[in-house]
Amino acid sequence: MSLLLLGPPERGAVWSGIFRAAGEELVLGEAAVADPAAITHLACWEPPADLGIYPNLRVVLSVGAGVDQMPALPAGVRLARTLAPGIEAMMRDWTVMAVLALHRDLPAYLEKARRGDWQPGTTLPASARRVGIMGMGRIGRLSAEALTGLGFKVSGWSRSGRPVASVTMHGEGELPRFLASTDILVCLLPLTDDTRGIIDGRLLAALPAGARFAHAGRGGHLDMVALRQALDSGRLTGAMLDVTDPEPLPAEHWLWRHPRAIVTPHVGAHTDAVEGARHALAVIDADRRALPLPGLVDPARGY
Ligand code: NDP
Ligand code: OXD
Repeated sequence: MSLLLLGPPERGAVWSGIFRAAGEELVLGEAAVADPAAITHLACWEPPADLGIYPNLRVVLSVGAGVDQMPALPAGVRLARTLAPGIEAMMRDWTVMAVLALHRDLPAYLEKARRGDWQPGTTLPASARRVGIMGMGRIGRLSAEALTGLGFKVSGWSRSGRPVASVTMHGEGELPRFLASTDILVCLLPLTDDTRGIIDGRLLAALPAGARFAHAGRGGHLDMVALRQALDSGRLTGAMLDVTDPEPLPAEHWLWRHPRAIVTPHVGAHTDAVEGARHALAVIDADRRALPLPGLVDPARGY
């Protein structure tokens, strides 16, 4: 088996050492492919347009946690995503940062600070705020645990509504009830056919007046016009976004300068090269032994 890695040379250098030590074959970049028929695994963010030139390709591995950037793959080629403790921990940290910033009115204080306005508002304890997380997967669960530890009341919404310790869980059909009891909404969903555009005007209107919104899923989840209306009207008193549509967000975009919004440029997490290489080796090993692939994506669900 031979894995073709597409990506920056720094990642390639780290993967080379780890693959060499494991006795596995690694090809760095398409220009280095001597025999396309030897390539069985491809690791990349986005694959090349024509995967047909690799007749024995078995698995495409996203080097990130998300797979929405991946096109439909040729029949028989499976899709997996990178599972890495570092990605999950970094995303938990971004989520905690955003929830605390929104809880403690940071957008409003940053706006006042720009004007030199020393005008204190009311400070509430974490226990007074209900955080609702859409997407209770690996990242959602870790974030919920940290937020519960800080004293927030945490509820979650997922397709299955599978129970999570210390969290009030809601299944797919319970979205209205979940939203009505959420003061700070957090989106950690994958982008799929079912979740595209899910955060629209109707959803935002179902939150209690004055709610806050933290978004680290994907820009495609969110109707930006609806967000602007909700922020302008004060229905949302604050928003913090790591993902936008489009990305990069153009310098002249209204969101950068909205007094109730904070934007970070899709930096919630990045994949550590060592962890990424180890995950790729685990995928190859499982494939060789006909075991379930770690991070395998269900093509019907899209995540
Ligand atoms: P998981 O696959 O582990 O979890 C996905 C969660 O979303 C599950 O709880 C799943 O429900 C739920 N879900 C999926 N579809 C629906 C739906 N239609 N209705 C309700 N719930 C749904 O994903 P991760 O936690 O690892 O990652 C989540 C996303 O975070 C990634 O896909 C990516 O978009 C984003 N991300 C962003 C990064 C950034 O830098 N901003 C970095 C890394 C990830 P169930 O439990 O029932 O299956
Ligand atoms: C990812 C991301 O999916 O960086 O890993 O967004």
